[in-house]
Amino acid sequence: RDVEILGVPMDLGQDRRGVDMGPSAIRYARLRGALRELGHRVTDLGNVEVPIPEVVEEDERARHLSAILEVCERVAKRAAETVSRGAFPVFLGGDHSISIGTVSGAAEAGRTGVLWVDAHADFNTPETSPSGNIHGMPLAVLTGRGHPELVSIGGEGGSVRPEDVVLLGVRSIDREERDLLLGSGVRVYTMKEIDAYGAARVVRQAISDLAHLERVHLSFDLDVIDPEIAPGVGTPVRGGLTYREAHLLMELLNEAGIVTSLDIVEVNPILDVRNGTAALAVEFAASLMGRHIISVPR
Ligand code: DIR
Ligand code: MN
Ligand code: MN
Ligand code: MN
Repeated sequence: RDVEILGVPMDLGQDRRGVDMGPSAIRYARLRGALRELGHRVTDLGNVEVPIPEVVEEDERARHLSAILEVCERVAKRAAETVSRGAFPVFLGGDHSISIGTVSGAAEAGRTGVLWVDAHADFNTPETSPSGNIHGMPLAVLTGRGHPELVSIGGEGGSVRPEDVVLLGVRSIDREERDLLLGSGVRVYTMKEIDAYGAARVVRQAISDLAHLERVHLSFDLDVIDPEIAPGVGTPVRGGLTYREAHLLMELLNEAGIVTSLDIVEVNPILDVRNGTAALAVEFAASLMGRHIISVPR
């Protein structure tokens, strides 16, 4: 496939510094080489310009709103260009607020499903958010809820339909966020389901939930992985996916062939140990894009 990499060094959506270095960390872990080895033609488009928090205005209920809005509009435009070329975009965050742009742009190619893999639900609005951090809001925005200016990036009603969205790996939801999520129509598989039924069964169910769609965006927040193996994230939560569970997720997605665009977000090399979290991110991306333990002819 033709793969286009776009970095979005955004750290305005949350309060830990360092996630703006995510794109560098993931490139340093040799993402491009790993995808080329699999036979893909890979172009790195560089980074989208993002202002630093020191020069940006604050906003209490939706922190750094206007700057994030501007960046996401830019990202949406670049994302739409990539999908219109028929290429597979890989977006490197940055915090998860970038996905307001990436998903909105990718969805310009037509009705698009979303598989949101995250320790958190990212389903807050300025009204429900305890932090005011926009990285806790993108999935709500994309389904048409939240700050009207953010929602408007995807056009009226949001970029995707809640019934086309599956949330996987969650284990931390705020109270009012939960009420909003439960009423939304988004399908949710928490870590409890993964523990109870096993990752294979839950992932296969998620794939069949999205099977009616021609396009599926995978938004992969590295904090879904257990922080014991992926410490380089801003908001670690115990009890995440194991190394093999995450690989299995990617391997089953590759087998199903449903994913058409990808985010890798929330990698924070400052909090990491020897860039290990970015290295994991590259491994998982390679699994998604076709790396097998043994190539068994299918
Ligand atoms: C929390 C944390 N739910 C918030 N969210 C995070 O601030 O809205 N999302 N960490 O990735
Ligand atoms: Mn997230
Ligand atoms: Mn998260
Ligand atoms: Mn986040």
